[in-house]
Amino acid sequence: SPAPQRHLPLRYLQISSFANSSWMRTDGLAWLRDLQAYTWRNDSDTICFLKPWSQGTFSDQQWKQLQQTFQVYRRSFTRDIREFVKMLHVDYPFEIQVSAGCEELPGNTSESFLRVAFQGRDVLSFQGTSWVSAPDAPPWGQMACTVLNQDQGTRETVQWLLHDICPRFLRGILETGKSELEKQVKPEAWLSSGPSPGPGRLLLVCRVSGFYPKPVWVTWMRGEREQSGTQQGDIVPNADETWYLRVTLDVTAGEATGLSCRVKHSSLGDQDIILYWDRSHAS
Ligand code: J76
Repeated sequence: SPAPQRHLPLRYLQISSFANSSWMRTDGLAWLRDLQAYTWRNDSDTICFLKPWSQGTFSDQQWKQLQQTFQVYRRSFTRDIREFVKMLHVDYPFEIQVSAGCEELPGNTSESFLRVAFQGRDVLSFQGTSWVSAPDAPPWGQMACTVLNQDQGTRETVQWLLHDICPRFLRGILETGKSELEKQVKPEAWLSSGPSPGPGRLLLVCRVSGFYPKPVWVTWMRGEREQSGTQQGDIVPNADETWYLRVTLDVTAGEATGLSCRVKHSSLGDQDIILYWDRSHAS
C-alpha cells in the first residue's frame, strides 16, 4: 500500500532571468508540500496569498515586517548580481534560481536549506552560518562566497529567516491549513487499450486520476498475483490540485482476460478500486 507522507516542507522558489545589462525579472513562488500558497511576480510589490491560510498564525504586523525584509532582499539581490557580473566577468544572458525552505522533523526539530543555482546548476548554498560554494561550481563560485561572507548582517538575517522564522511560520500554516493539507480526494480509474506493442500483443492501460494526497499504489493483477511486467508512469498533476497516474501492461491477446487493475489510496480506506479487463476495452 502507498507510503504515507510525513513530510510537509515549506519551499520558496525564485527564478531570476538576466537578459542583458538592462533587462531582468524575478519571480517567486512558495509551496506547502505540493500546494502552491504564494506568488510574487516581478511586477508586484507585494507577495500574493493564494490560499485563505497563507498567512498562517502570523499577525498582520508580523507579516508586514517579513514582507519588508523580502522587498529589501529582492532589490538588493538584483543590485548584487549586477555587481557580481562585472566583478566575475560572467556573460549575459543567464538565469539564477534560488530555493529555500524548511521542514519539521520528528522530535520537535526542523531542517532548513538555501541553495542558489546558476544556469540550472548548483553554485552556492548557505550552511550553518555562512555561504559555501558547491563542489562542482565554476571557479568564481568560491569568490562569490568570500564576498558574500563579508556581510555579517546578511548572514545573521539569513540564519534568522532559515532557523527561526521559517519553522515558526511553517508551524502556523500547518494549523491554519490543516483541513486542506489533510484533505482526501478519491481517484477515478478506467481502462483502455494503448497502441499495440506488436503483432498479437495488447497494451492494457489503467488510468487513475483526481486523487489527493499523492501516494498511491496501482498495479495489474491476475487474481491475487501482482503482474511483474506492470509499467508505472510518472505521477503528474491535474490542474485542480489532484494527481494523475497511468499504469500499463504489455500482454499477448490471449492473456488479457482475467487481468485486473487494482488501486489503493488513503481516501478509499480498505475499499480498493478493482477494474477487470474485458473485450469491450480493446478498441
Ligand atoms: C533568500 C533569502 C536571502 C535573504 C537575505 C536577506 C538579507 C538582505 O536582504 N541582504 C541584502 C541587504 O543587506 C544590507 O542590509 C541588511 C539589513 O536589511 C544588513 O544590514 C546587511 O548587513 C546590509 O548589507 C544584501 O545586499 C544581500 O547581499 C542581498 C542578496 C543576497 C544574495 O542572495 N546574493 C547573491 C546570490 C547569489 C549573490 C551572488 C550569487 C551568486 C551568483 C552570481 C552570478 C553572477
